[in-house]
Amino acid sequence: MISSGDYAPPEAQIDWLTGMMRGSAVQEATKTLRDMARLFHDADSLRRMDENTVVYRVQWTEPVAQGTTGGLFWGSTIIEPGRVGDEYFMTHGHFHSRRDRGEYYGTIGGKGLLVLMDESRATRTDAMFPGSLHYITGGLAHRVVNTGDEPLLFGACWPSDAGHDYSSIKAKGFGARVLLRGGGPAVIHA
Ligand code: PAN
Ligand code: ZN
Repeated sequence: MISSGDYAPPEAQIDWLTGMMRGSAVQEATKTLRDMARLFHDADSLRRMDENTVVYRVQWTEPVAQGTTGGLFWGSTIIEPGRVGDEYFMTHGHFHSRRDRGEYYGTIGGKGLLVLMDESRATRTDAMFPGSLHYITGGLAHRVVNTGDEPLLFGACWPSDAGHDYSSIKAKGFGARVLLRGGGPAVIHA
């Protein structure tokens, strides 16, 4: 029920210029190269890098419990520019545990590629740039790759009962990698 009490600041706020969130309800996770060990294809280049290098950071708010039907979560992700060998920094990527749950991604700053893969491993990419809005259909695994020289910032909204399934991506990856080729990014299918 909504009561007409005194003004209370929201428990989560977002700076739309930077994507950064703050407030008592905001949770945060940082992913370093150590956390992403087997996701990049060039193990030799990875070994030569500092494993504490930050690849990306996620801030999010869960206003209802995970698993709640009909609720929504919001998150902001910031992927640093960089590469492991010829492979651009990226998120882990995942399917939603409930395969029929979709998601919105919206780019705030930077540029990159949204990699989408279906259960048959058919993989395609969408260009991400400031203002690009991406409806991710349920059943598609999704990963973001920063192909630029600046941090790539995007907001995401997903159902509170979607859940995250990282296992098949950890085991088999996506059907394509985004690699530096001839001075720019190229999508190389497996
Ligand atoms: C996003 C992602 C976020 C980090 O909030 O969780 O960008 O990517 P990984 O979870 O793949 O590491 C989302 O897709 N939520 O469902
Ligand atoms: Zn997701």
